[in-house]
Amino acid sequence: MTNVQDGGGTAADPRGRTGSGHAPGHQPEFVAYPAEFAERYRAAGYWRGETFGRMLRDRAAAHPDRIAIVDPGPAPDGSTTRRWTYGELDGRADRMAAGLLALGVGKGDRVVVQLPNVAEFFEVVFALFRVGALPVFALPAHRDSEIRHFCAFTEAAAYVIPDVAGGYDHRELASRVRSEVPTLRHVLVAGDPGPHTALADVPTADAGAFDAAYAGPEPHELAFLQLSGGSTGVPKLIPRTHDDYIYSLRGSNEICRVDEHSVYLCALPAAHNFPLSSPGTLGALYAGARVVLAPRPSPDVAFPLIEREGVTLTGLVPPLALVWTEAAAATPYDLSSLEVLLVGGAKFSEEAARRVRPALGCTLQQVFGMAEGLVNYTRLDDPEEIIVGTQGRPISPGDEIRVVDDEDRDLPVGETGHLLTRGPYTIRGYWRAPEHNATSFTPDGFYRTGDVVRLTEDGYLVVEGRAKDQINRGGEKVAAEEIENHILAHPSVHDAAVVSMPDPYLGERTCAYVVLREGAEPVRSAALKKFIRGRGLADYKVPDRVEFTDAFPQTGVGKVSKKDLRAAIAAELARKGR
Ligand code: OOB
Repeated sequence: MTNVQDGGGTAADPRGRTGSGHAPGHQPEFVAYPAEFAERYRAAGYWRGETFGRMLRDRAAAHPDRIAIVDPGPAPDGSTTRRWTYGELDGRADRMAAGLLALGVGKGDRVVVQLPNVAEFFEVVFALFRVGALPVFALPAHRDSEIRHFCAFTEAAAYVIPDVAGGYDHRELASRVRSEVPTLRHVLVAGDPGPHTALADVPTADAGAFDAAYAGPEPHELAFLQLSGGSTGVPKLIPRTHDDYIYSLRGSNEICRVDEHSVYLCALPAAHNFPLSSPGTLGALYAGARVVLAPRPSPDVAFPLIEREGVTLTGLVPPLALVWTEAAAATPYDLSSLEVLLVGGAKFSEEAARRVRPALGCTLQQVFGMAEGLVNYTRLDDPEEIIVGTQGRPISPGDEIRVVDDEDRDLPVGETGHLLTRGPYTIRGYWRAPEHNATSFTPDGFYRTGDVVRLTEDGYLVVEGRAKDQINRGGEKVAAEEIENHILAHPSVHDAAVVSMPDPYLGERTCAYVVLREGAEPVRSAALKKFIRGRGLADYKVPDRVEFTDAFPQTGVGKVSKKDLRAAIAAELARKGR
């Protein structure tokens, strides 16, 4: 394999730094873009040799006093609001970067970041970008089993958390994980640190020392690891470079018309790829715009912020978009500044899509994206039928789209098949996952999205279904195998199969079919859910429903027929009128 690189750096790093702590050649970490493609993407002007560290420095130099981040804090009356200018964010990122280096966190090191929507998220992430350490973006909902895996698998040097978020004490989780993962040298806490280190104690006063000592990563090197929604036992990690991700921001900004006058409300968890980059908080910062952080996405929190801060665009998953359209009718808040509502992460029904403009008075933009890369948008000036009836078209002329049958043969336009894609911001392989890469990518580098789509004559994609073993619970992805493994850990369980069931609000929920061991202690559904929750995993992954059965239906080749199980639970729900 010629295109496999080691660590956050490359073998040919001009300054001779390695910093990842790995002997060269020890383990393939990520599959780089083949040289001919990299050249093509540079020649086309997609990759412009920018890095996140320099991007923020440039914006801060151009307009130091413009507001970059608004964090409303916990007080609903606005009294705890923090407003950081570009100059302030830049300075903070420098001081934090210098502090991280002083702690021994440097280039190529992995740092699991699990922060809610707070200003510190950006201070930490830009500091990590600057030193070339790789943030691993955990979601606030993740618990012991996910965090332990991220820290152990990435051999993380540090883990960054809030003290308490959503009533959950992350410091205790961090203590448990720290005792289990020997590489984890630092736990940094936004707020009261308890037994760990306060984030506020990390920055060093002399930011200039950092600048002089460190030139930062190269544009073609890794910027961070994003999580895959996945369909396997444990989430896979997605390595994104500065060049490719920044191109996706620039492309998104152009399509969503984000400029320095825009105000982006980050209502979804900031670490997720959608609010991070489509066009998201990073797109907004790239444009010199303003980012407003919502601690929760519900209308009671978000609507007052839209009025007070003059929010112009935001992104939501379909269930929240439904809640917003309903709440807008009776709200006392003035939402007239809102120009664009992006909806994605899961299929938005045409019926719901039609309600957005009349209810919220803004343009709907459907987004069909994936953390692995490819992002499709409907365009702001598209006819209504395209906006409500498709999931958009790719950002870039460099995005290659194939719709194929089960044997990878291209299908005629209009036929439904598997979506494969390759392009200037789509990864060529997961991080440290050669076995998965052999099946998730074609030999010529197309990513198998697992989505079943149809291409229209005008080049728009309509998502028709999914071939991957995953449940899309209103935008939150649940890998069936991961949950099946948790269920199988129960001593009374012989076999388990997790499938989706239709749900009017979330689109899909999870249903676990379970076969108990012969002669085993009987278990009830509630007890099994409690057992699964007790294993320490994100709440949204606990099955919504458990069905006990004697045996699973089989396919022709003797595998569990999930199709039959999905049909069975859908029929059962329909029979009960739910
Ligand atoms: C976004 O990213 P992920 O990585 O959490 O999930 C990607 C998967 C897609 O492969 C597809 O199965 C599903 O989520 N999906 C949609 C969709 N948008 C995403 N399915 C139907 N309709 C849509 N509009 O979810 C993500 C990343 C960037 C922007 C937006 C969403």
